[in-house]
Amino acid sequence: MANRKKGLLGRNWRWVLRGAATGIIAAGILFAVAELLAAFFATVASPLTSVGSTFIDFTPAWMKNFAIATFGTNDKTVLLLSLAAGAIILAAVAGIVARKKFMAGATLVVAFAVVMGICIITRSGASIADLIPLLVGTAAGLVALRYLTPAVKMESAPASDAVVSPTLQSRRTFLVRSAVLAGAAVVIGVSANILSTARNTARQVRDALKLPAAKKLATPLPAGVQAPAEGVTPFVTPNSDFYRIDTALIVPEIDPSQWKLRVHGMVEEEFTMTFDELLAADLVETYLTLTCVSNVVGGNLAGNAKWLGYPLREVMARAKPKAGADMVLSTSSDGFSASTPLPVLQDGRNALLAVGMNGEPLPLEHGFPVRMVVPGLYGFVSATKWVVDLEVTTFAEKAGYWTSRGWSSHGPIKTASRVEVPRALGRVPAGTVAIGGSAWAQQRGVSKVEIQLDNGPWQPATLAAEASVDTWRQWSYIWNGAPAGTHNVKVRAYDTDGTLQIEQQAPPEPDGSTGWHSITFTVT
Ligand SMILES: Nc1nc2c(c(=O)[nH]1)N[C@H]1C(S)=C(S)[C@@H](COP(=O)(O)O)O[C@H]1N2
Ligand SMILES: [Mo]
Repeated sequence: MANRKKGLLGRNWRWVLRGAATGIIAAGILFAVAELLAAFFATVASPLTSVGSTFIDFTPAWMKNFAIATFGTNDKTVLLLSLAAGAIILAAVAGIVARKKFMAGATLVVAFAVVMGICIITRSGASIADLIPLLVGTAAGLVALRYLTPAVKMESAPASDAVVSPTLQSRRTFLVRSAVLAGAAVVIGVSANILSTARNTARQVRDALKLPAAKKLATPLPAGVQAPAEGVTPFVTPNSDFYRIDTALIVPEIDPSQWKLRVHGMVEEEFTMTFDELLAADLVETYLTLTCVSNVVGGNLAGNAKWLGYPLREVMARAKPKAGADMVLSTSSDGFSASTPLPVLQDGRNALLAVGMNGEPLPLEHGFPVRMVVPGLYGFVSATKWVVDLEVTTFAEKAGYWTSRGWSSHGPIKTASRVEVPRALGRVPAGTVAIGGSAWAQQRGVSKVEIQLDNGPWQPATLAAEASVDTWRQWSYIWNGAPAGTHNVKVRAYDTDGTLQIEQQAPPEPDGSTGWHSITFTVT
């Protein structure tokens, strides 16, 4: 009796496991076939890309903040893994249901496909044809599901101790069939990957591209921009270390020969610009520190680079905005958008359509072939990567990506400063302790930095040389005879108007964090 119970339980478990395996393999076939075909369509035709991107767009701001704060630039890997886990669970459920009642399982698969289809068709630039890979993939997935699901329901088999058990025979069949299909899914999936890489020329074109020299070179960096405290961030951030923030699950791969910038809206003259036209124009070079609105006090979502590009002022002069316009909505090939005040793109500052970053074409993940960079504004309202469209409009009429998700419509950068050395909770040897860090107030410039040791009086730090009001400025303080024990250092900066950095602690949302940064370290 006990034996028999155990046998039944074992059979049930096998039944559930086979159902789950069936669903997962069928999903593998569905995605592999769809992705293979998608290589021949626009990026949005890939169900994985479009579902993931839609998921990002619907991620509430607090969750995005949490992801950036917790996983940093790995937030997308975490997202992909959670989506994969979700997909595996749903696929397993569909497979188990199909064992019980095939039509019910198949209906579930179709329902999931409909949701994915909605994700695809609602992406920017999607057309009906982009649904073809998903349709064919779903058909293949359903065939796989049918092929692995036994026609006779298992539980209707006599639960007797029959010598020739039907499960024994179907077990071999099941194993062979699932091995064949799983193998096919892997082969098709790998081919899809190879094919989509081969069909994407952006990387090769970028690596071979020689950018023209600037008509107007950047002012050379003065000596002493780097503070003498060892361990302070490099003044110019290497491209490979530059922070990356965007909503793109898959980095857009744009062939520059296909790239066009459309300038339209409330303008006298609408026009489009090609990449060659852009390169032939009078390019300028400038050092500029980009900052993300999501940066927390003391955070590292800021980077400084030498940018090469065409002044947006010239683009606006050609377009001739009409009276009443007060905003330019820049849109990326992946649908992200930013609202930048029109006057900022017309005044003397170096707001650029950038093509180069630190002497190279833009890295793909930083917006190749063309992005915007605008001094004085957080990236979410200015620094559109993979930019393809500039619409002159009004703040009353249109809103950018993050503005319609609860963030501000305007984003001037707030004065900020941070301690970089010693490291928070770090240990340093007794004697002379070098303290240092960076401060920024783009467009206004940093005029003074002060530190407070162990809640003592505020004292001036030594400022490193200033490259420009648009770049961060380093500072240092040499503490001689620091006694052993735990110490605290707090920093605050003033801009050139003499305005002190805001003391009150505020989170990034909706328009940038505030508060003075402080860290604790131990002298041994
Ligand atoms: N297309 C696109 N451009 C974008 C974003 C984005 O999500 N998509 N994020 C913006 C934000 S919030 C910031 S802070 C900067 C970051 O630029 P980086 O990744 O080159 O550092 O890009 C801006 N441009
Ligand atoms: Mo940002």
